[in-house]
Amino acid sequence: MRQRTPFARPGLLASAALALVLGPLAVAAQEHDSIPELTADEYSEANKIYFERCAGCHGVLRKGATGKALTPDLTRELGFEYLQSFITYGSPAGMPNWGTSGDLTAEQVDLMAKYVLQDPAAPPEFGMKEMLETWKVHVAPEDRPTKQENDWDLENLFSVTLRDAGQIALIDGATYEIKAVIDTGYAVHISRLSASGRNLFVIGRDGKINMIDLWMKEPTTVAEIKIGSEARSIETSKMEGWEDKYAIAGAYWPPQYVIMDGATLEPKKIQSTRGMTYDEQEYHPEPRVAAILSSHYRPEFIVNVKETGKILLVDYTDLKNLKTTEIEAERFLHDGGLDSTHRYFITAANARNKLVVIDTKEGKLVAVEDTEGLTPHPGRGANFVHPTFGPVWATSHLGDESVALIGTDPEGHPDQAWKIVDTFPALGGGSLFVKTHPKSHYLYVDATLNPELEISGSIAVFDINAMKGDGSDPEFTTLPIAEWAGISEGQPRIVQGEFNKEGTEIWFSVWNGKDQQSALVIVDDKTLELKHVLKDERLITPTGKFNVYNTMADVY
Ligand code: DHE
Repeated sequence: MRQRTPFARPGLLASAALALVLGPLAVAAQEHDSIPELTADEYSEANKIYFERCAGCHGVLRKGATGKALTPDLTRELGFEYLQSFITYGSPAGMPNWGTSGDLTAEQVDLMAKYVLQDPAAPPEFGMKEMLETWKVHVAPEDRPTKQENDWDLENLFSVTLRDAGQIALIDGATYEIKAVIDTGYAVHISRLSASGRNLFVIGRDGKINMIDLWMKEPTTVAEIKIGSEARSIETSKMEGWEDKYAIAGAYWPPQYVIMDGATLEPKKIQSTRGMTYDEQEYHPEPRVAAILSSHYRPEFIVNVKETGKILLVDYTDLKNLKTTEIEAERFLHDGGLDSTHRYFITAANARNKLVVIDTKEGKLVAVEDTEGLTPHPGRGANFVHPTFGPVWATSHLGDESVALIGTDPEGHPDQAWKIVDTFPALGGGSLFVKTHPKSHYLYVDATLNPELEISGSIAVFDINAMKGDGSDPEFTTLPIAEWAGISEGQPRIVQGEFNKEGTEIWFSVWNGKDQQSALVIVDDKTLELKHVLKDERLITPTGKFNVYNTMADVY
């Protein structure tokens, strides 16, 4: 087995660019005799910092997931000074060095050390009443176009997250022209397309969804809703006969998912994910909804429930008599994608270093495999045909430099199916996403959160044809994307490659601080040479990019 070599990630989630603002959540300060007191103002400031910086990893109720549990029984045991030092210097296991990085002042570090000694604050629930209060249909379905009214090449359009601007940019895949910039929720997370490719759904970390009709002369938001106070995932029904019928969104807080009408976003059914963990069978009050995918084999949504380690297959054919298959998977489920046949769903249980495989046709667990790396983080992963192992799916890791390949061909390569067939090093730890395309013979791996400027600013490219599978590490070419972008200020981090529709070019985000210059860099997949640098004052903190065709058809 490969030796795990965690890398120190002092910069992890520490830059201003990574700050997460969820908006003020109404919570009250607690009173205790034995712990340092906080004034109402201090508590409110600490609360805001916690939700901006800490909740994503430690959970709103501080029960831990990617980060450690911070419940008062544990923090009071550790004591103020230990916590203060930990927050200041971070740890090699991934805790950012909030103090020495300058992201928090010494006073703020003290405040946070005191804050985590208090009882966790539980923000309010968000049910049907609250959702309906935020639901708006700006253009009714009957008033929308009956055919495409613009001359855009919609299938080669990219929806680009402008994270800290709370916007997305719609960019033409051939001319690189920014066709529109549209206001969305706060710290936008992902975009997904309806099965027809007509409707674009964008979700913000604040739980706000924008539905954008790409057929309009000037595509704009036709419906919106807020589904909670913290969210990450959105998807639409893709099963034949159910295209564009429903949308589903998952919330981190409250822990729940909601199925909505696919044309208006009217909330139809809210389901809480609170319940027992799959293994210890203990109650968990905050099982957050991570990735959601749509099955191509059954009219079902595949819902990852992070803290209970359960994957739910939610049948959307009869919402009144809702049928859900609950699969025991592994804990701290995060992101994942489909194999090239779209039958199998492969997802990371990141804090347990595992990949879980589900057969979406049979509705069953197929395998749980150790990736031999630390904290797998695949995005939707990358499918390609390995010269030795046949069809495989790849993930990189947040916690070390390794890339792991899992065999995905139970018919043609039964010996390799659902086993980790190879692992090899890429540029360094802190990787978030891998990417290839059916027409490409390259595998691209980023190292976005690596503390080294040179590493986080580059991409590793492996020639798939040259992969031997004999235990030797494949060589890779390093593309100096940040250097190509010509950006010298800040620490521009390269994140998430995304192909154009034809699979001839791959786009990378050069993600810098909010007040610094960012860019998109487009690379020619044939020559691995720079094709274009897109800089524009509207491109504020670009991160995720979603090509309409590839996202709609699940090509990755
Ligand atoms: Fe993401 C996908 C959660 C931080 C960019 N991110 C996802 C998904 C989840 C998730 C659950 C899968 C959605 C799906 O498929 O339905 N992300 C989280 C977090 O909890 C985390 C770690 C911390 C947080 O507080 O949010 C986090 N993510 C980030 C970032 O800091 C990134 C790099 C920049 C940003 O824009 O915020 C980021 N996440 C992305 C992107 C995807 C994503 C680009 C979609 C990848 C894809 O190809 O589908």
